[in-house]
Amino acid sequence: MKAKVKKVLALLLCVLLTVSVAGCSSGEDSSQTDSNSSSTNESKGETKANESAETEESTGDPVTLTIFREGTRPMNEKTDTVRDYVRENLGIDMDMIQVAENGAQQLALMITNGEMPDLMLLSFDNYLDYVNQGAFTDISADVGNYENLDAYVGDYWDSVTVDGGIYGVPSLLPYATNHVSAIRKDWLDNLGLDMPTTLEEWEDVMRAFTFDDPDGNGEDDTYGFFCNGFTYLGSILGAFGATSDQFYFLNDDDTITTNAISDEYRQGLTYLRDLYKEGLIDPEIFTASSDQAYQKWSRGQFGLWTCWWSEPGNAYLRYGFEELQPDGDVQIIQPPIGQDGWQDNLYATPVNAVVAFSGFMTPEKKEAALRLLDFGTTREGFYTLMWGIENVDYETDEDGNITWYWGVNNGMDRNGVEVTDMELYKLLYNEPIQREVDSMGTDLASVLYGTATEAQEESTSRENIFAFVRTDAYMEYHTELEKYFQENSIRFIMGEKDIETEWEQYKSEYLSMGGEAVRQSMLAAYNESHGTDYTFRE
Ligand SMILES: [Ca+2]
Repeated sequence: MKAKVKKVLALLLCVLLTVSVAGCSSGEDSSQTDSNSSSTNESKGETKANESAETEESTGDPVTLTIFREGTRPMNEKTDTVRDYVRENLGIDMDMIQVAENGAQQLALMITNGEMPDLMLLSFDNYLDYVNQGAFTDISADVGNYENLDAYVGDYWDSVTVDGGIYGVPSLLPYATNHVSAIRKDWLDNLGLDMPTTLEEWEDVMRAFTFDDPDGNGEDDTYGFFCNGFTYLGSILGAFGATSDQFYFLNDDDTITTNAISDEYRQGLTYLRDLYKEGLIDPEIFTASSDQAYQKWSRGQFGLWTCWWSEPGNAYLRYGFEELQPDGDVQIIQPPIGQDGWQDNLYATPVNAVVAFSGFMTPEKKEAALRLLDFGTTREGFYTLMWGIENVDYETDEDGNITWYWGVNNGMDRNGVEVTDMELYKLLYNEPIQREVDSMGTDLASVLYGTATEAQEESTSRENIFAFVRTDAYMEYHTELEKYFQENSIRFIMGEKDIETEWEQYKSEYLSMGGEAVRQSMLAAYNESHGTDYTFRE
């Protein structure tokens, strides 16, 4: 392993040097889109020389950190105010590189071109992959010096530790699940139905929402259930003791269930197939975009929605739900209880993403990056990176109560400037603080954020016992297996594949294409590191 690490690092260095030499003659203008963004490490000397003492407080020039993330967060004059604030107060210039899609591939391309950003917001798998290639800087000797950051991460330093080294900071989402289900209570009232709790009751409600004209417009224009993609079917699969991911569940008898091939999963899929066949599920669940999902909900095209916890609130805030559905009464409910008492949402690993440190980082940049992340875990820092500038975008009274202007002021800050979304520079989630603030408002969006949060706190999920186990086999086969798992699951639900006759063949192909190698390697790694003696049930 060590030899491999050195070899790859040497290769990367070589690539970097080559590009940097080329960059001296031709790379200059193509890499600079505005006066502030110097996107390569090498230009730092020049930046220093060229920039006069623009900042008042800091003693030296700001340290520029290039930061990579995938996403579509707005970057505009408003978000620039956050960048300016951090430059002036922390002496750090956050040079954000945001790509809309295919983040992993685009980052790989940048790295190959010798342009590894200083900080990278990555998935856990991506992080481990690069760590194993020796691409990142070890910060294990430093993290203890950053008290806020250290307190934020706590025990989860373990999750990002590889052979004693720490190469990134985990972004944490400490809830059992991120999913909730929303229901149109006004439709239930229109039809004289009670709030459903069991799977049977959910099914009855879906049927009535589909066939009994719940919106009373005399037209057959509604579905019982919708969710934006296969993953959200976890709420219904949870009633069978199964879920919508390739997870592994520990049973009471010390055996481990392999969800993707379990009988419970098969039963759940069969049930979903029946609902789908009867027409209770909106057939666009597997094809609609996130925007389309919001629009369908806001037009009243379905009455039960398993979704990301913030989406029902967002529909009010950003998709005009209140105006489009003036009689709408949206409530958040727990997933259905199955015949054997199962009731779970999709499990969420507490480590949502990792902020990784470039292997080419200077000690000065490393220090600045840790200071920035430490700031992001303080209350002041989180407010700034999430909402913007105090007394412009939000105001705090003496009791610590927040007024968040643009959430309540027609999307304007205190000065009447339009604000769309300020979260660009938020690298670390801090749900306890965020929810504290979100739930303070009395508008319908805030009320839904609040009740969704409560539902999440009450909700259960079956833990994926191998959430932090990664093996060579996993790295090799996981992506292909995920594709196979999802595609086949969808085909079984839609009836394109016959679950009665083709299930066994699906199972054996799943195992032979890498599933068996992956799960056996993960079991061995888990048993070894935990001193357990678990076996697979199926
Ligand atoms: Ca209707």
